[in-house]
Amino acid sequence: MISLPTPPSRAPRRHRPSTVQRALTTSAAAAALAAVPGAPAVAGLPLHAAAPAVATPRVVPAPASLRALSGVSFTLTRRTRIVVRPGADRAGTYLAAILRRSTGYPLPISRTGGTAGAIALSLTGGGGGEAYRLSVRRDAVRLSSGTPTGLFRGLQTLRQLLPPAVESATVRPGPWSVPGVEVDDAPRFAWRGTMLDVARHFFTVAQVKRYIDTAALYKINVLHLHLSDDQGWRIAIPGWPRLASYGGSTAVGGGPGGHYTERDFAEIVRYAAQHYMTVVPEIDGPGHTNAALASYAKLNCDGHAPPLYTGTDVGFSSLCIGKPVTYEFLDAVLGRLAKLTPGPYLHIGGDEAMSTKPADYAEYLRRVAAIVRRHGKTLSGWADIGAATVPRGSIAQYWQPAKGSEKGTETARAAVRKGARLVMSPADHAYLDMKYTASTPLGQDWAGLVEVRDAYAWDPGTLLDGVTDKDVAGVEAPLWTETIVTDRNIDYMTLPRLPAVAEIGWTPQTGRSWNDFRVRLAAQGPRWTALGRAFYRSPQVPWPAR
Ligand code: TNX
Repeated sequence: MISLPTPPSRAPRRHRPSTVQRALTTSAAAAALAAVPGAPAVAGLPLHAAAPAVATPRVVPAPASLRALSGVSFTLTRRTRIVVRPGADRAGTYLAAILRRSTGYPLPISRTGGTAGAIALSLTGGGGGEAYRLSVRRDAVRLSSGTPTGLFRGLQTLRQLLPPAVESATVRPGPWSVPGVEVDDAPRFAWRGTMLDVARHFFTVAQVKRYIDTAALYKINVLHLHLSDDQGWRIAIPGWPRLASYGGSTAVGGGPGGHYTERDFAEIVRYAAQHYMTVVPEIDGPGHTNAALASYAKLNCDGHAPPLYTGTDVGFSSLCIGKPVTYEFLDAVLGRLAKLTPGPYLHIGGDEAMSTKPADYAEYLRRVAAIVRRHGKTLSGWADIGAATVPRGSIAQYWQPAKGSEKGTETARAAVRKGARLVMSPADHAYLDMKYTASTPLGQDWAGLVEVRDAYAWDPGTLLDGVTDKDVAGVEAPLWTETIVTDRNIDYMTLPRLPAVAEIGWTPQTGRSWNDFRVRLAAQGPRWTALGRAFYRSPQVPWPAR
């Protein structure tokens, strides 16, 4: 554990009662209920059948529709094949890699042959986008989708239907049974993101990949990388070498920092794409820019470079709005990132510009929006941008606590009026760096304490007055890393809250309830252990005995 100076407090800590639980109304909820021990069996089937040899389906995020087939299961054996129809090869390879590792079975992939006894993956209809259908019967597992993305999402459901030991990196004994189900699934929101702050502390390519692995299991599809801040600049930019070599040379607490070369960054983008995740790179400005200002004296209005900064204050730095070199710098940086990033978005930050005059902030936004457009990308920024230029179709990321930040809510509404859609990251629900309880050793508490239930029990479509589902692109859980240094630190703060936010983004609101979620979440614990993930054993969750 590291010890840090107490970060500046932004708002008094509030303990809020959790949102009222919603009624279980969908087939998803009903199926999940049937999965709870002691709940009635599926209609028409005997209540006291032989003791089930397979686990009940406990999937996170809850599928839009899941029907458990009582008494039915598929068992993976040494002879099981993976049959891939045209276009499903990648999905087959991905699944085989996971299953071979822990089962030790050969699991050959074949493009021909029938589905009997097989896991069959096909790209046949099943709707567009990320929708998929999964049928587990005694004779076969059949997964289909209109897209490879949907197949990949469906494979995450299949993983969670297998015993937790399937996630083990070494061969385990089995048996490998999958409960019979009919799943018909599609996400509520298109943007289901997580942000990793690689600026306050640097995380290597291997660490980012490990984070992608965790997030992919919960159908997260956006990886937002916070690449620059006061404490560090993390990406090499041609023509501006000191940004990375000097601006990237330290971190909060004075550690060695680090940065990504273009190859490193390309490798992250490639790995994310393999997991059907879009990378959204963020270069924060005009505030949160001390690392850049320290690297180049000419970026400062007075021509003097400040020293590198390793503390945790915010709001003290600003780019020089009136200098042409500021926009040469932004053009070089955003132009490079536009080239390196296949996704449509460039995130320009824009938060907490407390050292920039409002008129200067507006001028900055106008200029930066033009640069983003010139490089063919869509602008994304923290919702503070609502006070300035927001091109139609932009993404504004709401970050302030849901309650008690009228100004933040108003700028978010202004962004919507200007034609942006919101990504919802309310700090008192979605911030993965908030402490769970007063005694959580890591994290901050300026937005309050965020237990698992607080992370789960909110609805992005009703959280802010005047903002409804159609204004919302989705949700994102940011992990700021002032106090986060190691993989274990990352695991502890993200698990179990990232799956909670992932379910908010995926599952229809009518299919969600805290009491149902906590039971399904509990079933993830042994999976995390098998995956080598440390997690917070929240007392709100009925974890199985160790
Ligand atoms: C606020 S939220 C910030 C970050 C900090 C974070 C810590 C936002 C857009 N800015 O600079 O890291 O709080 O919780």
